[in-house]
Amino acid sequence: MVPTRVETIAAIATPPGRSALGLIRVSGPATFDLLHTVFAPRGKRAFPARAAAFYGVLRDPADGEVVDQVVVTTFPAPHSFTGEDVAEISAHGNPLVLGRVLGLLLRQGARAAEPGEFARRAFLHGKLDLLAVEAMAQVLNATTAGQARIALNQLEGLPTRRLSGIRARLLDHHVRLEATLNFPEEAIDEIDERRLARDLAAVRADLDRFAAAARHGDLVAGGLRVVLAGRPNTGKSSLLNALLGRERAIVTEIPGTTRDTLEETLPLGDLPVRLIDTAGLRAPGDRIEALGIDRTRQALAGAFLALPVFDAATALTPDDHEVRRVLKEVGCPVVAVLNKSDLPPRLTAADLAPWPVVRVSALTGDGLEGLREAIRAEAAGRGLSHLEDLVLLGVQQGEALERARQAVGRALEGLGTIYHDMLSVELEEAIRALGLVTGEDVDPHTLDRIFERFCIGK
Ligand SMILES: Nc1nc2c(ncn2[C@@H]2O[C@H](COP(=O)(O)OP(=O)(O)O)[C@@H](O)[C@H]2O)c(=O)[nH]1
Ligand SMILES: [Mg+2]
Repeated sequence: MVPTRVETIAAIATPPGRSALGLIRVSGPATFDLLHTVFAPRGKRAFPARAAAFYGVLRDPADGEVVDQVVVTTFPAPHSFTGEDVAEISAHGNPLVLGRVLGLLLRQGARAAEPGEFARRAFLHGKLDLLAVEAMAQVLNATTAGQARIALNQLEGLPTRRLSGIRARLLDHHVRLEATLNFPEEAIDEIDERRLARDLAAVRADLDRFAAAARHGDLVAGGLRVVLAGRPNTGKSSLLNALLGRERAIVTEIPGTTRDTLEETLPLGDLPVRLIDTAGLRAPGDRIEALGIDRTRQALAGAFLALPVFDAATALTPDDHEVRRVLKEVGCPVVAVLNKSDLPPRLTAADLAPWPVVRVSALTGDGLEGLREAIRAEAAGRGLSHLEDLVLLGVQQGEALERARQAVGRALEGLGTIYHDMLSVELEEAIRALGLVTGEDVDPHTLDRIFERFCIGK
């Protein structure tokens, strides 16, 4: 096959708008030749013998006009983001200036980069695996500090090493199976089915743990949805305000004030929590309230934790019983909140059994720390407190991981009853699917879908 000529690409890597600096990225074999035609570094330093930064002017060779004063940072291959020769041009952060710099580079022979093309080249040159690519996408799009932390951890490569290790174990067994199948007359060791069963069971357990880490990563990255539910007037909105430390929701003594769900971020240490205030659950008084109550049910269905709020100064009402019924029906984890602890009690924790109960007063702030602790404990109990152990997967990666788990499961269950060639097919399927997660085995079409999510310049 004749190698296709690799083009040199260029793009503005910073967002449009005015800023102190703007960055233009160039990558490809002609990067430095191209820069030689337009860039004159100050002083006598050789350019670009090694990775270094050069201050100087960009000049259009057509008319000799200065386009900008810039700093050019050079990264000779293979020690660059893409693995190719790379230059990053720090120019003045004005779209007009950046546009002229890019235009100049394109006239000198560079091609405008497509979205994610730098990252794609990094992947093709083995600088990034697909889990790292996913991590990078999530670092760039992170909306919570927790998501950014998980993603940065993944960028360090531990999840990839975990998965590559599992894949290597499967490969080992696959090779042995194939050898005994293809060369039965050779003196190859018989397959030891007991050992194979033991190893496959260990692989399946590891894949289960990895899948759980990915599920948890998903949950934390999006923010843990904690839903305040309860009948009207128990103090849900007051509690939201008290936890946030500001008057976000409207509070009145008129039941049915909150008619829509309201969502706010509540940082709880490292854990990003989406705290959701809802319309009270009860027989609706009008159509708007009915819609609000519908939304409450929806919010509860996707909740990490429900906090039904009860008024400690009132005995349980029919609406309270309705709340208990709905929560039982939805089936999400529950910590009950006994609010208004500043008033004479008519309701105790025993009335709310079997739910764990936290006593608070949204009015005085009493018990709020205990409530925060209860949410943290719930997260810790479900394995969500160590962000370093979590994994972020793209949709295709998640599906591929599931296929691998199922193939290993079928191999394990079939051991002893199915033929070895069938066993070999299952292992091959698992190996291929895991290769799709790490990027060790992936087709160009899938790559297109992965990299098109990036912006131009990444
Ligand atoms: N004494 C007392 N009153 C409270 C407390 N929390 C809320 N309230 C009052 O209960 C009423 C209903 O509160 P609100 O937050 O709107 O309840 P929601 O309908 O559940 O959102 C308001 O008059 C609040 O001032 C509390 O801890 N103690
Ligand atoms: Mg309310």
